[in-house]
Amino acid sequence: MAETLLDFSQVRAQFPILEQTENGHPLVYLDGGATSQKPLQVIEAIDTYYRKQNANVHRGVYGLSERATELYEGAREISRGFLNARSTKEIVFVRGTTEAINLVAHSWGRMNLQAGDEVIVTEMEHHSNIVPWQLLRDQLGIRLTVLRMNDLGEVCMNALKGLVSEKTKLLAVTHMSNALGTINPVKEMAEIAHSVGAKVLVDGAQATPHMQVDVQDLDCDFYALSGHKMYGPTGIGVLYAKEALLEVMPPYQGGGDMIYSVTFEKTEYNVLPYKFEAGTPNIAGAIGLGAAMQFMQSIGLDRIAAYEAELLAYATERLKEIEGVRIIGEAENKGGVISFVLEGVHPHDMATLMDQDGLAVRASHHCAMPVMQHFKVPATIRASLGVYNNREDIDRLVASILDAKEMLL
Ligand code: C6P
Repeated sequence: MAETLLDFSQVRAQFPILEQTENGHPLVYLDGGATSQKPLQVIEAIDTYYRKQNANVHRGVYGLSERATELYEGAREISRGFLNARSTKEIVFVRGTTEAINLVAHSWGRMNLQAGDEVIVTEMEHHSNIVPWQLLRDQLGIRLTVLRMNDLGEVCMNALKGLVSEKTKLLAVTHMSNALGTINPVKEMAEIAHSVGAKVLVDGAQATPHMQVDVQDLDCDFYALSGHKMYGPTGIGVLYAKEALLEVMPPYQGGGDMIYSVTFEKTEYNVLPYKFEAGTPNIAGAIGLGAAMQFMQSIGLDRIAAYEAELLAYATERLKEIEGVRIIGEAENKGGVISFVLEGVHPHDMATLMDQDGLAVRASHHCAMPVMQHFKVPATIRASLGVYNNREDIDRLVASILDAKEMLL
């Protein structure tokens, strides 16, 4: 049983929200891909911060502010360790993955890209890793090239080798697809991109909740994550970037904390990573994110991955037993996301009925419209798994699909 890989009842007990009912049924939350539920460790860290530790950071000389600064910088050190970055100078706190990618596009992109240069993205990117590059395309005249995927939802390394050239300046790729679950071989992809001198940005929004990430091993230049998808709060995320790149990149926003000195003639910028953190940061968010990372580490990242792999295999097997279900995204290497459609039923109708059974699943294009276009579907239903899900949840999912099928077909 998958549950034996971790102490499931102990883990599940950490999520108070899951004790409630929805429409008269115990809540089954299968939408961690949109945002995960939060364990007590995270809720309490934020609660304690506001009750006992709240003050602005890097500003006060009084004890409370110094302690708040220590906690905030402590969260940066936890993030560094979590990603195995070389230095905390490489950890920039941002609002989330979307802001991280926009920061790179605005700062690194405007400094390094010019008309005719190429950015490669894959066909399975989230809009957050497409639109910032389209904005640059329209403003700078760069080219946006798409690495296509096959019908399993996998990209091909030979196709990438054929695509890259001396014009390629950046490969922007998702580590794990939110719409398909595909885990991309980003280490191999980075090698290919680096062979022509291109930089590599990895969108880690979906990967970090599910697996161990080592940015030095991946050798990516930029890595983006969102706290709220990995058991942390909303409004906080991390942009990891190699120190040498951040050192020469211009600030993304101007204001407090990112300066060293200001006169009307000239501003000198602060050292890394503060150069990229203008204004009062999300202090409670960073502390909550640190607590979330420690929560995951206390279970063990490899154990989480193994547990979810078993659960995904079980879910896939059970869904395949239902006539009319088509799974969208059958890559060999997948994380805890399962997208599907039921022949003859619109995903939104289905998800609405499933809500009546107490199930929270997402029915949408998942902000990855090109994926929907590839598979010629308007939307999919997506069940995304977390450490608080088990086989019982999958059984409830299957029962609800069967109910909906009977009602709608
Ligand atoms: N995907 C989903 O339900 P933000 O909103 O900045 O925290 O994350 C954006 C983002 C970027 N990349 C990937 C791969 C993502 O999955 C997401 C967020 C959510 O799938 C909301 S659309």
